[in-house]
Amino acid sequence: MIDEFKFEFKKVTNNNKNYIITTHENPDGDGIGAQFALLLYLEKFGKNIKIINQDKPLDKYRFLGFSDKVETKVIDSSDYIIIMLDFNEKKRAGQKIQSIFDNYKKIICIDHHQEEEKIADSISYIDVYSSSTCEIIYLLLKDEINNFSSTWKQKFANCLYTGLIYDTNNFVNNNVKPATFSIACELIELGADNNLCYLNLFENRSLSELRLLGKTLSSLEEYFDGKVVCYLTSQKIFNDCDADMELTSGFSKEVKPTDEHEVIIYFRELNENHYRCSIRSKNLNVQEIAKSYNGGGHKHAAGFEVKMSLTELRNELLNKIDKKLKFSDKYNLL
Ligand SMILES: [Mn+2]
Repeated sequence: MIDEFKFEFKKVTNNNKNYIITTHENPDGDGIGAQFALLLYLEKFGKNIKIINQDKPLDKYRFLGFSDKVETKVIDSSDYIIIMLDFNEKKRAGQKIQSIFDNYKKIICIDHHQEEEKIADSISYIDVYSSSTCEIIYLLLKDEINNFSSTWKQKFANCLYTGLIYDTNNFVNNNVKPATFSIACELIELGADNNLCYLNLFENRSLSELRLLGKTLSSLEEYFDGKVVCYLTSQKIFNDCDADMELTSGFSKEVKPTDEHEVIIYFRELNENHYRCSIRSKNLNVQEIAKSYNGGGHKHAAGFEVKMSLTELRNELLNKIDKKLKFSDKYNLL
């Protein structure tokens, strides 16, 4: 199936000069890595490429070398092919850059999230069994890059390896398949520096991030005898640590769902009565819950933004979870 898409992809890229590559709002290592890898590839063929994202990449992706290519302002896109990476619903690009979708020549969508509905005038490759969008990008382009220089290959491989380890949490998530390791192996052979990518993504933490994490984790609260665990970075915590939202990008992964703590909810207070919420679960489909607030994600890790009070939001979520898992039959709410 990737071969069919490869054929379509080649046909479009052989015949068009201008590309906008975009990813979802609050871009992650997979989206960013896929964007930079595709940029490197298309530039080889003299294409005119703009990377337009609603939000700038986090500092930790600077080592890949292309952060300055990311623009956050929209342009007249009527003569451009738009390539959507790591998302498949236009609205997930973020409200501030929605107008890039007002006019375009065609859309190419490459993703591993469940597809909601087919986008008009698009060719798409969506594989929900793929660990990451970077894995798909590698399969799409691997036969095309043999003759490129080793320096080029190394940069390309670092971008894709970054996406792979971001979305698999360094190969421990259950989206890892034998193919994921094979691809990782091939990326290392191309020159990817696994240690460099790992250090930048998971270890290089500033003291303010560690302080912020400490205070955030102190907020842990349990419901239904610990089956549901919630934690919060409030505006007060941000102010106390003199830190901003950006530093919390990995915090939703700090507390993991287990058999004992099946659903983990992480709240970030954006403004008064305005929250970003990430939910992770062992078994429950939390994507459905996120969708009910116009959010998205994967089955066991999803998120959304909403304007309401924390108490109201928490109660709503506990109700939604209880409706599905019937915790109140067996456990005490508080
Ligand atoms: Mn992804």
